Amino acid sequence: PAMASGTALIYDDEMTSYKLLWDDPECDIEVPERLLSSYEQLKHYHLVERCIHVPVREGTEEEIMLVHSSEYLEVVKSTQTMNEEELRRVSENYDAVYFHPNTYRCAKLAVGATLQLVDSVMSGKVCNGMALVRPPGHHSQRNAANGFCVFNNVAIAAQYAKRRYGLQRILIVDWDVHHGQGIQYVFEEDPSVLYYSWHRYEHQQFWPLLRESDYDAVGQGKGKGFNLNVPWNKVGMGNSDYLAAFFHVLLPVAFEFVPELILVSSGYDSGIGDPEGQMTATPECFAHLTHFLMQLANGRVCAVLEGGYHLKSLSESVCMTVKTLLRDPLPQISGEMAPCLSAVESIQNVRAAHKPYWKCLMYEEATPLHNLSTKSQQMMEAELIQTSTHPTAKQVVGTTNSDEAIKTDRFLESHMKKILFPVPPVKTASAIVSKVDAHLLPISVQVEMEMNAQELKTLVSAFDAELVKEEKALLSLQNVLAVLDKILKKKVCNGIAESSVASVSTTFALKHCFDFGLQRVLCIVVGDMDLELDLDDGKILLMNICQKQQTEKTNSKYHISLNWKEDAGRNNFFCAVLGFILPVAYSYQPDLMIIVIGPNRSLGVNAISLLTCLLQGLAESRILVVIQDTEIKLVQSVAKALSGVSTPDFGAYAPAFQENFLEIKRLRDQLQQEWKMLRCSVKDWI
Ligand code: Q9C
Ligand code: ZN
Repeated sequence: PAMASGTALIYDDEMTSYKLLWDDPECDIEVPERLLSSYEQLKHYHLVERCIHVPVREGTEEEIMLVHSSEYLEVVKSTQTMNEEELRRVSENYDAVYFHPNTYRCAKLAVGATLQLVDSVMSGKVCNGMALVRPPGHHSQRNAANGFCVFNNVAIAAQYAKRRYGLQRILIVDWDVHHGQGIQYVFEEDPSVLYYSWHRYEHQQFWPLLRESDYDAVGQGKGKGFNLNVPWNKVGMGNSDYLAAFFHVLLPVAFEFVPELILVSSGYDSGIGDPEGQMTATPECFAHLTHFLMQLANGRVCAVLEGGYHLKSLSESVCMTVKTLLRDPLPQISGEMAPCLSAVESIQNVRAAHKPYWKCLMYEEATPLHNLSTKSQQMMEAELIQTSTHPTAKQVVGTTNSDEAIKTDRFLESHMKKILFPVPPVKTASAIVSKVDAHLLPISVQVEMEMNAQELKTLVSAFDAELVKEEKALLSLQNVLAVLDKILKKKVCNGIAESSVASVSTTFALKHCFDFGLQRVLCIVVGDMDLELDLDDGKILLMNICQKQQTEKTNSKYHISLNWKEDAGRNNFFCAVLGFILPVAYSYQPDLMIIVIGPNRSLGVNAISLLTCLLQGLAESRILVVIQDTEIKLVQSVAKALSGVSTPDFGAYAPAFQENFLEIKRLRDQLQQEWKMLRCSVKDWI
């Protein structure tokens, strides 16, 4: 379905009006500059003016009491008029909390800002948005402030959305580096709120030091299966670890859950340079995480600031989030795409713990690693150090000192210059000549061939002398090349072209890409089609999703064929896209993608559109879709996916055919050495 457009940004200076008044090394990182520098950076990138400004308001007492007790509310209220001595004493009643006379006012604004965001999205005024708030919320509990948090903004928002809009399924994604135990406690028994959190855990040695932050806390009573904890047992987790957790844990479950609204506990202390988190994820990682969430809940994503204490890292990551909410093309994610052993171990454990509750995990082997002995861990770690370039604990320890913080500043300064590329003025180009009128497509440009007929003939005859004689084939080629050319020259971001000779057109297009200087092109062919390609040099990765068994072919690194049974109307394609295609694609890191839709396709219109949506995180969103037999529905749906005006809608979740599932599992086992993002279990590790 079509969705609302526009991104709300909620921010008010007043939330910078409280600060720590005394010496407390535990709390001195939570400063007003966190908001100021984030907002400044948003202005710097001209993102503020592209958002819809929504004013803040105070949350009411009734709203606060959706989560907190009246006794606790009274305690917080009473701090307004206290002197420093009294404030210190109240603060001491809680773990890692400080109060200031303005704290109460700001905490009410933080709640109100979050609810304003939910209202803006739920009323259809905007599609998504972000609220920059202080104090943060996810640690606070019914009767307690905790970890800089006073009122639980996101938990209150979820209760509010259920009440006011009658929502039945809300997903909370907590990517802050700390466990939002406050949110877990509120919704532990509630199946209508799915809570996902990853957090620095280190086998319970990291704050808040709770047993219930581990992967086996799956929820209670009716809420069993609706609490997903991914504990990180090492510092240094980065882009590939976070993406692996999304591919193999959050996304399959979330697509099965079918949320109506997504709230993000959007903490950036999980980013590089943060003194608390000691992780290594770079700002563009948050663009990718945001992008994936935007494919759910019809795009209704509300991001609400939680932690984040390295000012530069925080503000760049906030910008990446907002830029993505605004639907700009995504920057390529940096670094080697291979999750580390410890991350994969955590992922395997959560998957095993949740096997009983989610159909997408039903074929999972029930082998949680439980308590890997310290000794075997050290052995595995020694192997890891030998075989992986992933930063090890040793390399990132010590980032708390200011030298390291400044190093991160400098790193980010140059890093962001590399990844912030100019956005093409037009998103989607199309060359559709028959059956579908251009006006039936969403906002796009109909391309005109800039090359004259003679030029084209010369080009084509150099490639295939026979082809020049066929008028229809020539027209097809012209379509495909015209769109591709616009993409390569960055005049548009992506495009769709009709071609009666898709196979020839694709071969020709690939050649054109390499003449242009591209290094890696991911080519996904849906349906039966033979492409004569040289696949040895790694410049093309060909994935063929076809119905017919290709017995004579065995899969190799750069040629993967996925036998996929007809799944008319069923949505078991999720496990293939999330568990296989995306991990391989992210491992490959293409600079362009070509999706070719041929005859006898075993994927429905929705599946193809979903694939198109999800792949936009790669290659700076550069995608060319070539469609052989033009079907109006398919063309429209893919064009919508490319231009981002809607996300495909699937009905209730059905489990994968066992056969299809086993095919994915087989391929994963076979190819995980080559394409490391496929890893979701530690067996066969080395
Ligand atoms: N020695 C948020 O990020 N640190 N809160 C306690 C104990 C408290 C983090 C250290 C960190 C609180 C919203
Ligand atoms: Zn945090």
